[in-house]
Amino acid sequence: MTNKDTLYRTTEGPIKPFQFNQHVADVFPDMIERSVPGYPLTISMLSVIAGQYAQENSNIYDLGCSLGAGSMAIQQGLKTKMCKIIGIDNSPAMINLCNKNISQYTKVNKIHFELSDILQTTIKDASIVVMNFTLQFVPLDKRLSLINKIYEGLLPSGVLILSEKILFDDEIENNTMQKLHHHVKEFNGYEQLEIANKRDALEKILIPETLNNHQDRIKKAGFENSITWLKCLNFVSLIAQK
Ligand code: GEK
Repeated sequence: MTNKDTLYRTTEGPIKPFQFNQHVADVFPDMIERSVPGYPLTISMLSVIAGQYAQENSNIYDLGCSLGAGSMAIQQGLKTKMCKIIGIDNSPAMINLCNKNISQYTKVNKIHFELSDILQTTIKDASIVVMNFTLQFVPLDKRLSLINKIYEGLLPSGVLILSEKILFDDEIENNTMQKLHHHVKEFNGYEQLEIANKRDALEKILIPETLNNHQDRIKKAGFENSITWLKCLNFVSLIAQK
C-alpha cells in the first residue's frame, strides 16, 4: 500500500526548502510516480539493462537509491549472475525504510543499503552505476568530480545510467516541455497549489542542466559515448560506457 502524497496541499507559508525527510519517504513511491513522466518505465528498464551489462562478480551501485526501486529492478534482471548490489542514500528516513522493506523479501537479500553521501563513498569494481534522478540534487561544482570518480570505479566496458530532469537551450522547447510536465502533474491529480508549492520548495535544491551539459561532462570524464535511451518530455536517461 503506498501513501498518497498530499505534502504540498497547504495554504500555510512560507514553503520550506525540500528535504528527503520522513514525511517525503512515507509518500515517496506515489510522489515520484505522479511527478516524473516515464518513471515506471525507467525503473523496469533497469532490469533489462542489468541483465545485459552486469558482469559476473562485480559491484552494481544505485546512487541516491531512495526506497530501492532501482536496486530491486536490477536484482530482478540479474537472474543467476552473481553481483553485489549497493544502494546508497544520505537520507536516514529512506535507508531505514529500505532496510525495513528488504527484510520482508528474502529474494532481494543480495542488496546492501548504505546510509552515506555519494560524494564521499568509494566506487570500485563496478559493472553498472545507476544515478536515477540523483545528480540533479548534487551541487553543480561537485558533479564533475563525482562523474570522474564513477568512471574510475567502473570496470572496462562498465556503464553509467544517468537519469535526469533537463533544461533546453531553445526557449520555446523549454517552455513547451515545462508546460506539458505541469499538465502531467495535473492529470495525475495534483492541484495547482500543490504544483506551485512543490516548485518553490525545489528551487535551488533540484538544479537541472541541459542534455549537452551532461554529455560534455560525461565525455570529459573519459566515457567513450553517451546515448539517450529514454526521453519523456523534460526527463531523460543516458547510458554511457567506459
Ligand atoms: C529511484 N533513484 O527511485 N548522497 C546520497 N544520496 C543523495 C545525495 C547525496 N549527496 N543527494 C541526494 N540524494 C531513486 C530516486 S530521488 C529523485 C532518487 C527525486 C538522494 C536523496 O536522498 C533522494 O533519496 C535521492 O537522492 C533522489 O529511482 O526525488 O526526484
